Amino acid sequence: MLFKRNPNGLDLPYPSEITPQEIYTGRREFITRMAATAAVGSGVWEMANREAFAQTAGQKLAARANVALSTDEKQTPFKDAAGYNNFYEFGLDKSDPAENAHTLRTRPWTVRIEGEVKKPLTLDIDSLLKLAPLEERVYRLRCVEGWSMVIPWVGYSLSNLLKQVEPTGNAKFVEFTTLADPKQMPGLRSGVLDWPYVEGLRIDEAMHPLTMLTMGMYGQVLPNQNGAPVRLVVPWKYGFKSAKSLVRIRLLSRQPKTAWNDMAPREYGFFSNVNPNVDHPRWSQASERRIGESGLFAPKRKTLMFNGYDQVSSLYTGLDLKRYF
Ligand SMILES: Nc1nc2c(c(=O)[nH]1)N[C@H]1C(S)=C(S)[C@@H](COP(=O)(O)O)O[C@H]1N2
Ligand SMILES: [Mo]
Repeated sequence: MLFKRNPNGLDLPYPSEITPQEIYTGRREFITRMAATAAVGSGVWEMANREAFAQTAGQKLAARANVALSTDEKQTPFKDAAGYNNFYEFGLDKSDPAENAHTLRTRPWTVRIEGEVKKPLTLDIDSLLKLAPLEERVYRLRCVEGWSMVIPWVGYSLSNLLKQVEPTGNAKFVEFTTLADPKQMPGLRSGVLDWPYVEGLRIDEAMHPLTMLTMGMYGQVLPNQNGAPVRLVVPWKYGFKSAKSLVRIRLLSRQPKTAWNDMAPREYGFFSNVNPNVDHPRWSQASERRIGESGLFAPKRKTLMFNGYDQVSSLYTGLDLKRYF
């Protein structure tokens, strides 16, 4: 069982402003929500898992719902979102991160923000949690492999952080570097990627309100396998742009080298916008399987341009998205 095997975070401190009373009431709310979800037919297993999850009271991350930026589609069960992962630093199989990521030490943790900025900053995770009001946003996540999930993330727009460091006029791109510590990450022994895992965005993409700096999901601190203690979530791009366990954010005048693009440039472009009209060289991107709805007869869904986030289309006016995939 996920929770017994993966005690990550149970020993973590949590934001000191959360009082025992809030924890108690928060937990009550959570259990109510959990019971409602379970009632929709997820069965006993999920119920048991969510019960264990709800009891990790210190892990609660209170956030106000940002309904305007959220999809109302059915949320992926927590056990799938936290049990079916890509986090190659902890292994290549979908179940590897949940099994192995307990070795990740998420505190103390700092993120350095530097480069083309007037005020470089090093922030610890508690400062990041307090930098802006935490919001819950339910986003679709579409992996380039052809599956998707619907996940309630907790965090805020990355723009809150970028504004604080005051980008210079030369800042045109943002590079995101994630932890690469062989002592904590057994997957680094594999040569699939050139570690550390690095991703990048154009500055206007990074400043877009949908782009999220994320510390939690499902009302709780992120499980290690989902990129604790802080990750990026960019919902209109393939999942690999949403880099996990960030340690450095660097503003640059030039486009950064990124891990997947570097490994296979013909397969993974810098932009990586979800686009049903541009196939991966080895498979179609026209449709997707929603994780948690598996079963033999669950129909595939049509993949939507920009993963359905049409509000970003103006960022790409005049850009040939077949060429700049
Ligand atoms: N550091 C790091 N970040 C990563 C990855 C990774 O292997 N390492 N995988 C990416 C891929 S391919 C996807 S689909 C998403 C998956 O996020 P999730 O497991 O929280 O659903 O994380 C992305 N971020
Ligand atoms: Mo992915």
